[in-house]
Amino acid sequence: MSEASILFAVDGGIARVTLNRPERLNSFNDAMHAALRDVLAAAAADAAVRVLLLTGAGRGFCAGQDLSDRAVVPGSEAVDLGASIERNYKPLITTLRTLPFPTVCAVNGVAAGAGANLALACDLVIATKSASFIQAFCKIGLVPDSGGTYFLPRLVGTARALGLAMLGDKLPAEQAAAWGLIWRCVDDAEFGPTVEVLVAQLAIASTRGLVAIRRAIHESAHHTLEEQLDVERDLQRELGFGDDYREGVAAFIGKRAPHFSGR
Ligand code: T3D
Repeated sequence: MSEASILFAVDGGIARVTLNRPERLNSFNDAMHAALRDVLAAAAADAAVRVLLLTGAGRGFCAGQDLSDRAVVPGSEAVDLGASIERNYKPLITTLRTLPFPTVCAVNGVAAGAGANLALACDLVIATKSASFIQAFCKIGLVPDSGGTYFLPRLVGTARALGLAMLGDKLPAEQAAAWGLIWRCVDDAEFGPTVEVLVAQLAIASTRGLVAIRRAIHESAHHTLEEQLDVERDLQRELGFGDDYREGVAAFIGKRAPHFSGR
């Protein structure tokens, strides 16, 4: 039996998901998409999960769509890529943006095509110094998908978004961090321990509070200030009635660490 294309384990509130087709730089085929869908659904349904950690096996993070599955040559019958997006990539990105806990992408190597944008769909992206981001789509006559045309201009501005998307050059992780495309870039030797500290911190934080922060930040993209002030009011009201707020304030007053109750 071939090895699972997605590895999944839950420990200490952390759901660990590893893309596991290292011989193809963890590029996606239909089976891997289905396996990833299953583990994300399992994590969402598991009340013990407080944070998702997504990474890749081997030297790469993810090289996007497995192009050997496409096997298109000039003159051959066309593949309906829209159907592929509708079936696989669109639900994947939507799911990641709406999971009931924070998401961390640990980019362990090259992230290309849909692999780059899969990473950008996560709440916090931390990359090892030897990693890179490549909007490879233009090299095969396509447009950035999996949210690329949405994330890029918002994160790095129109000029850099167009440069990245139209040239398809390799953006080293350090520059990606300097441009604000990702949260952090760390030296390869410190990568594993730094990722563990990060997910451990999120696993004991106020999960509901963090999910509300994600929602507010994302909604701000299409709101006026007035509308956004209303969003903040409504979320603050909801959170203020919750246990985590009472526990957070009690812990502050009592000069102790808070014990948030979970999801
Ligand atoms: O089709 C649809 O459903 C629509 C959706 C599309 C979404 C997309 O993601 S389209 C974009 C697809 N991805 C790419 O175009 C990236 C292709 N890969 C590369 O450009 C390079 O591999 C990298 C720049 C990512 C890394 O280069 P390098 O030199 O470090 O590694 P490599 O030697 O090119 O790759 C290592 C192996 O992985 C190699 O196999 P081999 O020769 O050792 O047997 C290579 O063929 C394989 N590999 C890498 N990427 C893919 C792949 N095999 C299939 N599909 C890939 N995307």
